[in-house]
Amino acid sequence: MFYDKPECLKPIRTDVLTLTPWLAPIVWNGVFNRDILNAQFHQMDVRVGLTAFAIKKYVMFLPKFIESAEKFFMVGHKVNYYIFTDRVKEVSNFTLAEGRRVVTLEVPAYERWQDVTMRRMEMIRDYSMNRFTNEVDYLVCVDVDMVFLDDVGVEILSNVFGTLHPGFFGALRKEFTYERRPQSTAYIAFDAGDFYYAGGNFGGVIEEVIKLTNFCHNAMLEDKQKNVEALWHDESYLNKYFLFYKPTKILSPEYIWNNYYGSPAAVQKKRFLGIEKDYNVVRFRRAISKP
Ligand code: UD2
Repeated sequence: MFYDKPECLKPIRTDVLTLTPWLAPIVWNGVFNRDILNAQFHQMDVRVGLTAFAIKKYVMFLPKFIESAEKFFMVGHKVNYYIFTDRVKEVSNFTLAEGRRVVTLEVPAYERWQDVTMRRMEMIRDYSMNRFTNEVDYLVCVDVDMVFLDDVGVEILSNVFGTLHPGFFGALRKEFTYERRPQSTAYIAFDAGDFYYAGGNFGGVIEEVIKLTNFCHNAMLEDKQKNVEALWHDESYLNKYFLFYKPTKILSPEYIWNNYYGSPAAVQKKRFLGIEKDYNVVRFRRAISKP
């Protein structure tokens, strides 16, 4: 394979941070060569699982989600789409490329949307231990009300990865919407924290995903006993986890963009985009909008 030699004295991106203080790469457009990475991951014949929950009305997001993933997600690699749903009959048949399949997993629907989103941690943990560990090497856990608009490939894979939330990558520590009440297990002090990670895109090798989801689920249960619910639910517990167990790779907000945040120059690609949704329609009740 022929490609340009990397130049030590010519960084490709100088407008954004590309390495954390604990030496984890931050994946921005331009900093990687997909061909080199693909060759490496093909050598290991990598198998990737993509988990998405389509509970109650969120099943409506599935067709666009999967059709766009077929165009842009891990193209040329083996992929299992793990679709967790309470509406198995409403999961349509999809035309998939070779080596890719949809696995529909029937799960209960919690009444409150907060429980639906939080309980994902428990279900991902349990299925990882009992099933995914035998079927895939990496797991990518995402929201379903999203569409792939550009390539999302093996550049995202690492031991354990998180994604910078599109609303906070330029924000001060004190502006992060971490859980600030000390009585919650998700509590983070104002003088702590590295980044604000989004709840809608994280993953890693199965063993690491089990550790992460187990931590978040147990933290949530502990809070529940005290009648506390973290401000941003699973996202708050995820941020607490990453404070202590730092991700080995971080995805830039290209990997979880939302047009609500406009089009800043640093974000050259909107690879994975949130679909604008009417919360009254999908959840039946109005949610507080995020700052
Ligand atoms: C943010 C996070 C989300 C989670 C949530 C916690 C992003 C892009 N999203 O999303 O990951 O941390 O905050 O408050 O970072 N779902 C269903 N049925 C339901 C409700 C939810 O299937 O009735 C699933 C679905 O996969 C959805 C996900 O849960 O994508 C998250 O729920 P949301 O998208 O309504 O939450 P949102 O937009 O506040």
